[in-house]
Amino acid sequence: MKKELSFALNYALNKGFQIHPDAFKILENVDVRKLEKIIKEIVREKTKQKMFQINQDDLETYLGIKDDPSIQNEVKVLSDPTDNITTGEGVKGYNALFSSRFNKLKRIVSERPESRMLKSIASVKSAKSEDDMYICGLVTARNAERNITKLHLEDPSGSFEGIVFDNELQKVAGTLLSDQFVMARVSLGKNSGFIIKDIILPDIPDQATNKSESEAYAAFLSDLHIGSKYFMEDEFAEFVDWISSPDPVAKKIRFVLIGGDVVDGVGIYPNQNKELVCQTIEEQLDKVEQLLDKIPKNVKIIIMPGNHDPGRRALPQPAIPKKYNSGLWDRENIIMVGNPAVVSLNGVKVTMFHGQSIDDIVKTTPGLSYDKPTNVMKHLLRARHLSPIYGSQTPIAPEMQDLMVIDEIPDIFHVGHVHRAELDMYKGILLVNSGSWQKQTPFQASVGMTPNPGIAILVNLKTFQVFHENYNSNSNNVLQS
Ligand code: D5M
Ligand code: FE
Ligand code: ZN
Repeated sequence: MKKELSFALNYALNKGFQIHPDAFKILENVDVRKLEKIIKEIVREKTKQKMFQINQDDLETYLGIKDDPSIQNEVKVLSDPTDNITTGEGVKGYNALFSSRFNKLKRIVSERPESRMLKSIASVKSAKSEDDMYICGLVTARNAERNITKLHLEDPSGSFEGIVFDNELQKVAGTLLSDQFVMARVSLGKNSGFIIKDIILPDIPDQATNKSESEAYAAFLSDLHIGSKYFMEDEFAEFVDWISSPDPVAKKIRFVLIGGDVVDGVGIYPNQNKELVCQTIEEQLDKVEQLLDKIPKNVKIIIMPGNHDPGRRALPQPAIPKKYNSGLWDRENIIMVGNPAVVSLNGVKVTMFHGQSIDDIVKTTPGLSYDKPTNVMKHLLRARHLSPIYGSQTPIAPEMQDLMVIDEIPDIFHVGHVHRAELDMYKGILLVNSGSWQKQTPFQASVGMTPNPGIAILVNLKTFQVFHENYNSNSNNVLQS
């Protein structure tokens, strides 16, 4: 026993006090430098009351870590693709998806003043006017040629080709993603080609942030990869234990959000079985259940799938199917949602998306990289779409409705996938990339990806103050912000 602890115990015993074993457990976890002061004050207080036992309640009251029933844990699922998936067939489905994307985003930009001047591509092409005109459409191609950039846009009335001459605007054009929605100010040039004079993205308007009335905390996690031999089981178990510890922040946690890649899956990449400790989905999910069961039941756990989890691979993904693990579905405090999902936590809106599209975006966009995922997240918010590029590495289902459009403006945008924990802000939205709980894999080492695993990000939903708990013993492994 530490000498400070035995001093505290002897002090209380000598004054005729008994210490309950639960109270002793709390004392064991208190900062030793504070022990003497704590015990003396409690002894003084209880002597006045003529009560000579020190119990858990006394310590929790003194330390301000009493479970506070006024801290709410209300979850509302505002949007979830699980029951809204209606996939079209072939070309028809593809057309429906793109027409839904165009219409939803046109409605979003209709709030902007310029949109009153919007014309269809067909009418602009037949107008032959040299005045400025506004069009909108999906980007079908962009090509940088010598010192100009050509852009192709498409709306339901037809397709448009225009040239960007201005250097600054060419930089903007260079960051546009294929199939992304944009608005453009255009005019007819001298030699009857169109000039693009401005590019306007749907973006996020200034808005007030929703806050929780009580000081509930949410923990943001993703990419646990349970079942992989690189899953940091000890560190994760330590974090889970911490949630039920007397730590004042831990005591206020009411939500745990898991943003996909909960398990490592089976058959996700070649020879994966050699890197698994659990060879079946069922075994992997059993382990998830066991670990999450240690979280106190007043904490609501929201589980969203990623590209390693069972169910369909194409976006949007339904929730992890119940047939693989009914235990998770049956728990009162667990909420299974699809990817992407929007949830409200005591009124704070969180958009959760695993982040598969980041792979395609970093490949085609100058200035964006895997080590700064929140910059890619800003790009998605400006485009008001979670996965614009169609037909690249990220599989997208030809849904009748484009469920990847960012309709709702969140207060917090939670993404994972790239295994780099990072925080940022964009137009009042807190951006959280929740990193991972999987050590660097041989594949990641071979492509030079350095994850910063083992970090839990915690947000006070009343003040938006951010904390983190780092369980990684490597001192270079830090949260990025
Ligand atoms: O993805 C973890 C990270 O590794 C994510 O940033 C993508 C990257 N990754 C994974 N597989 C590939 C391939 N095949 N090519 C390029 N980059 C890849 P996770 O979803 O956890 O496997
Ligand atoms: Fe992952
Ligand atoms: Zn992933």
